[in-house]
Amino acid sequence: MPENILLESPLEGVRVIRLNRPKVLNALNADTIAEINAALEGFATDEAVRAVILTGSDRAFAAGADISEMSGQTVSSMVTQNRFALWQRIAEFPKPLIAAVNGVALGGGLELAMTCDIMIAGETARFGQPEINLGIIPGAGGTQRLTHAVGKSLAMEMVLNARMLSADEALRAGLVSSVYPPEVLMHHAVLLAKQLATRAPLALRAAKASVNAAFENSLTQGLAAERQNFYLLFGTQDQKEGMQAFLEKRRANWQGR
Ligand code: DAK
Repeated sequence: MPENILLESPLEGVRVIRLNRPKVLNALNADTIAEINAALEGFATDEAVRAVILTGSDRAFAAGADISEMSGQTVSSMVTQNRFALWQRIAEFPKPLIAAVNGVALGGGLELAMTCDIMIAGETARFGQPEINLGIIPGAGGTQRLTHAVGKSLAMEMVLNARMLSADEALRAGLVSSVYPPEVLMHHAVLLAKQLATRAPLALRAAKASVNAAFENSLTQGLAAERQNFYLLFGTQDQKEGMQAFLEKRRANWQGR
């Protein structure tokens, strides 16, 4: 049984991973990251799971990596433990992953939220990469994903000068896609996940991989990846069913085949 996360099933096809270390504002220790990975590994192969929400508490999505665990680390312990591998596996989860952020998403907390596909927030959420205050820099994607999301100047202010963003600023900068009153954030996250859960599973997977390709490649390589995924979908039953259903003016019955 996981000790640092709670698993919830609010609706058919939808699962919630809730970070649950309230005493340390959901600081991310190695066990928490391992538990998130184990949960996602199960969800990835379970056909009944169609969309996943990652969230925290009202006060904190996550206040960063666990500083008490990290403080004694050395270059050699970091290299040998290679904890980045587990963070990378979260980014490779093939189904839609929504981050629902209330409270603070700082340091590794923001990096974790940015590995999700869609980030939505409560109005009082705050976002930052304050690692500079600890004499380090973001190490789990912050300098890269944040720069892609909000652009160079704002990313520089956040990473070099620990500038925090309000939910409204994060919305305007494109870091989050929607903002809601904190008390209804989860309701909207579940609604969004429910919509995603009704969509064609293989097309969703291809869509996610194709959008992610925009961050990893040149435009030419990204377009090639998109085209490859597009071609592949014409080998699925869902493509036949989706187009037949449109022509017959009925709702498609997706099989994920
Ligand atoms: N780690 C450990 N404990 C934390 C914590 C953290 N990141 N953040 C908060 N806490 C603990 C506090 O120590 C306090 O514990 P007690 O004193 O009650 O025992 C409790 O949570 C409540 O916090 P505060 O009393 O400070 O609460 P406030 O409301 O006054 O302030 C705050 C909230 C979020 C502004 C403040 O707690 C704060 O500044 N926290 C630290 C934020 C931060 O610097 N985060 C970045 C950490 S560096 C890696 C992957 C990722 C990373 C590194 C490596 N690998 C894959 C290897 C990422 C690094 C980081 O995230």
